Amino acid sequence: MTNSSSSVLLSLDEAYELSHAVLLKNGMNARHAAAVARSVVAGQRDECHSHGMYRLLVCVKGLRSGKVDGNAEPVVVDVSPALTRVDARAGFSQVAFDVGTEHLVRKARDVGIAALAINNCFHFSALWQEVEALAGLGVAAMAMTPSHSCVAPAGGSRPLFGTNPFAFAWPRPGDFPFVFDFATSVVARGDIELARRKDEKIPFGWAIDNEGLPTDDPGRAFEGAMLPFGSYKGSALSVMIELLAGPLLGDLMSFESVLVDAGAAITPYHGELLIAFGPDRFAGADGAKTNLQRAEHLFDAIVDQGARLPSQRRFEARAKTSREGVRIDRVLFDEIRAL
Ligand code: NDP
Ligand code: PYC
Repeated sequence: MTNSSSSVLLSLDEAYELSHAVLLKNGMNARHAAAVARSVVAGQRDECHSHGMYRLLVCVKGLRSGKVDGNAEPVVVDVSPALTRVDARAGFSQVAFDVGTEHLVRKARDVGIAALAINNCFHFSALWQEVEALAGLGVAAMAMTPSHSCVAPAGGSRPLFGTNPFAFAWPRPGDFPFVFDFATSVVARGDIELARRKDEKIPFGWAIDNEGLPTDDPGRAFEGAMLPFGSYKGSALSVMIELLAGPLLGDLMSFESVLVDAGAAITPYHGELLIAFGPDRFAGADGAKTNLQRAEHLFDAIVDQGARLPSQRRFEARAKTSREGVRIDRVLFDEIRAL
């Protein structure tokens, strides 16, 4: 650990040990603490600060509220040859995902396309973590989840949708799959929370105040509403996610998650949908190999014209922090230690 007045430098092991200890201390069992600590440290490691160790503050708030069950034992239901359901039983989503992964991948390989429905989970993680892991197991995958209402539909002015992320990964030869992962709002809510913590302005275009006027004040943005990305296009994608990861799964939409929260201001509570595709089943083992190779031409053609692939920044950050460690804002570090 190396300190300065404004930040603290931790090795990845130190970051994990601190996160793990905080979660154990606040009543989580070892399995959940390990999965959640891995998740927040991965966010910090890849410099996705809105879903890094800062999330420990909200995790602990959820545990202390008594609403999140840090000892929940997820229940797996083998619904059909292509569908697995995992009931997270009011625990965080990470363990439920871990438990469901093996089923999802096996079924995608067997059937060609398979889904994993996670129900009744508290969900805060960045979805790239999940789809990247799935692509590492040789399947293409997508993931989506609602959150708490804080985004107005395009043309509206009141919070209705969550920031509803959507992620996709495609397996590639080499170390890194193709991965993108974005909120369907202009930015993740976590970025506005981080700006508010630092007393910084946000760019106009991210949110409106409670009179429907553009604002650069994070506090006013939370009194008003965030905006969807790409106007009516992002708005429509957000509706799709509310429906597929909500009523389709028999779980809550973002406006219902807020009602369950009832002012506690903890992690959203709802479901998540993951879909995986087994390339071998679509094209046969040899065909899949050729087809995945053909896909490389697309990636080459993107980077050949100077554009970058999504996740490239993240993978570069990962290489850097794996060598040098992660830097954490001193105020945040002290808050985490205090927990
Ligand atoms: P960003 O807008 O930061 O990034 C979205 C994607 O676009 C990333 O894959 C990013 O790759 C890529 N990208 C960014 N710039 C470029 C570029 N110039 N060229 C090509 N690709 C680019 O993400 P968001 O703020 O929308 O979301 C942040 C995170 O918040 C996500 O991981 C999401 O899962 C999470 N989230 C989770 C929620 C939950 O309920 N669990 C709710 C909402 C968000 P790179 O990372 O390499 O920059
Ligand atoms: O940053 O928008 C967000 C978010 C919501 C739930 C988890 N992250």
